[in-house]
Amino acid sequence: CLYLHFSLSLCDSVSFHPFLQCVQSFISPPPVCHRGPCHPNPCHNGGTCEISETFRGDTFIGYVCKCPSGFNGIHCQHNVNECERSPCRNGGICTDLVANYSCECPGEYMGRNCQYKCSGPLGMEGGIISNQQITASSTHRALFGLQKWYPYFARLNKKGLVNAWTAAENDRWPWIQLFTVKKSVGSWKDHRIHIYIYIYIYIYITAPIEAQYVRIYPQVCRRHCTLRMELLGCELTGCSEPMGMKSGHIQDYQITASSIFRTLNMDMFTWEPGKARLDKQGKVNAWTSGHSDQSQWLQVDMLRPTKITGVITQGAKDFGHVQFVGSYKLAYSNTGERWLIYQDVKQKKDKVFQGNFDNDTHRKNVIDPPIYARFIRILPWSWYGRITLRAELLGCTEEE
Ligand SMILES: [Ca+2]
Repeated sequence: CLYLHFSLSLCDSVSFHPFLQCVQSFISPPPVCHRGPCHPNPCHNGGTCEISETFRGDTFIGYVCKCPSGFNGIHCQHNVNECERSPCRNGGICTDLVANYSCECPGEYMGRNCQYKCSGPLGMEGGIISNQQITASSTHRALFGLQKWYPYFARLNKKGLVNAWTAAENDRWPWIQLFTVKKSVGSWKDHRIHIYIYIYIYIYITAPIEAQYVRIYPQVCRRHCTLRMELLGCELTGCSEPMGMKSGHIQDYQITASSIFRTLNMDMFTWEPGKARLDKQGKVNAWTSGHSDQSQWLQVDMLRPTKITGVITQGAKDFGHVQFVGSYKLAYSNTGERWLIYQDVKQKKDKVFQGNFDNDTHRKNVIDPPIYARFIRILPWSWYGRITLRAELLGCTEEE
């Protein structure tokens, strides 16, 4: 009886009648060798069994199951519900996974926990999307060709006599196209953008688009196909929300500066730092430094360490005089005392960011790698007229 020898060598601590065992093996399943409580493994879902003096109630069971993450229970039989602590924010729908969860985010939210709002203007109105990034199938020419309704006029709220894009009359299949990120910014994959389109006629797209190019085909037009529009969205990395210079979420007391200019030395024309807010309107609508040299700074206190991923700057006009910052450096600090200047990693020196070229167009710089700090300073490096700034910081307050 071959089976007998095999059984005996494996189960030498178990005593049984050799002959009976051999006979049984032909009529019923092979006998089970008793080699402690961990054989066979009583733990489910990949748990490892360890010999231990363990009681379950009054019963000695002699082992414990070490469960892999995502499972618990005496035999790791229970799949932990990671959705129980409601990790998805802003109305996201949670799906429980093995040692994980996923959130399906509604409309304008994104990120692992739907924590990022993704509905900021991408820059048709403000000018971050430059003229070269806007193309179209054709351009309408009026007044014997003198008046041209170029694609780059398709900016929300554009003013003037010619204030929109219009397709040519004989254009059977008109379209307008936007390229959302300039090639020089980096690989396009990192800078794909999550987009909502908010056209002047208020079409709202509920399912977001992830793309670098967006093309709009007008379907029904009256007289001419004419458009002004804005794109709403964010970069796919999330964390590019306006931090509140424009909205006022960052309050005046959080914004300070090295010096302040007063036009004609009059208090009513004080260009104080609290006015350095993107798109601020009025006669006195920006920060202007009292001195014009490279030791000036505009400081924002975020009140706690914050991830900053971008800066938008804008100039202003002082009674008709165009003023702006043409380039700047960035400094950051957690104490407000010791400052570090943001470095160009490749060149190993202070990074100089391109600033504005006029008094009104937004200029956005991506800060990559981002800054984590409580205090941010913009250090004007070159300027036109006086050092004058309106600004917005982009980033997010929440980290994974
Ligand atoms: Ca689970």
